[in-house]
Amino acid sequence: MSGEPWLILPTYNEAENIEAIVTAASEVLAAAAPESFRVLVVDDGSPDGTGDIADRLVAEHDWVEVLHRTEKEGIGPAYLAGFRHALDHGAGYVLEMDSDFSHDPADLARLLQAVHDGADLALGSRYVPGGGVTDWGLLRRFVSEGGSTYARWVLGLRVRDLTGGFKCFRREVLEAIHFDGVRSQGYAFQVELTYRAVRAGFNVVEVPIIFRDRQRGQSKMSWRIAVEAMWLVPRLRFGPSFR
Ligand SMILES: Nc1nc2c(ncn2[C@@H]2O[C@H](COP(=O)(O)OP(=O)(O)OP(=O)(O)O)[C@@H](O)[C@H]2O)c(=O)[nH]1
Ligand SMILES: [Mg+2]
Repeated sequence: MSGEPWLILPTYNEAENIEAIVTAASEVLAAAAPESFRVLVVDDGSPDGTGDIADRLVAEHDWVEVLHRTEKEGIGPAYLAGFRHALDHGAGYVLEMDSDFSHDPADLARLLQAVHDGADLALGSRYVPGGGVTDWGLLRRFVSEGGSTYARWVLGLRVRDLTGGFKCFRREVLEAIHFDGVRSQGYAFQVELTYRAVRAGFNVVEVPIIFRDRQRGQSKMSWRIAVEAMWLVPRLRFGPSFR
C-alpha cells in the first residue's frame, strides 16, 4: 500500500456541519492512517459562509485544504475537481462522503479496511445485509431502492446500492476510468463511476452502512437530479459515447 488517503468533502451551504464533519472525519482518518491523510473541502461559493469556515480550518490544521469554486455546478463537477487535485498531489486512496452527517464518519475506517483487504473500490451500501436507512418514510425508501434496482437491472450489475455517495477508491481505479469524461451530476454521477469501475474489471465490494437524514442544514435533493439518473442509466448501457 502506498500513498495517503484523501477525503473529499463537497459542500454547498454546510456552515452548520462543516467544522464538525471535518473534525470527526479527521479523528477516524488519523487512527486508520496514522502516517498521514488529507481532507479536501470542495466548496461551490456557498452563500452561507461555508467557504470562510473552511479557510479558518485550513489555517488551523495542516491536513485540511479547500478548493473554492465560483459556481454551483452540482456534486459531480465538484467531485471531479477534488479527484483531480487529490491525484495530482499523490493520493493513494480517494474517499467520498457527504458533509451533512448522513454518512457516519466512523465508517470511513471500514471503507479503508475493505480496500486494504483487497477491494479496488469499496461502496458504503444501504441495501446489503447489515445496511439500512433510518428516518425515511416508505415513499423515499421505495424511490431510492427502486432506483438502485432499476439501474442494477438495466446495467446488468450485481451491486445493490448504486446511488450512494460514500466510497473509497484505490488511486488506480480513478486513473483507469477516465473520470474527466463523466458529465453527470447527482445520483447519476455515483451510478456512472461505479459502472465504469465494474466495466474496467475492478473488484467492487459493498460495505454495509446505516444512512441517516441530515440533522442540520437544507436539502439539495431535487427531482431534476432523480430524473437525470433515470435517463442516464440506459444511455450508459446502450449509448455510443461510453469509453
Ligand atoms: N460543492 C458542491 N457540493 C454540493 C453541491 N450539491 C450538494 N453538495 C454537497 O453534496 C453532499 C450531498 O448533498 P445533499 O444536499 O446532502 O444531498 P442529498 O444527500 O441528496 O439530500 P439531503 O441529504 O436530503 O439534503 C452534501 O455535502 C452537500 O453539501 C454542489 O452543487 N456543489
Ligand atoms: Mg444529504
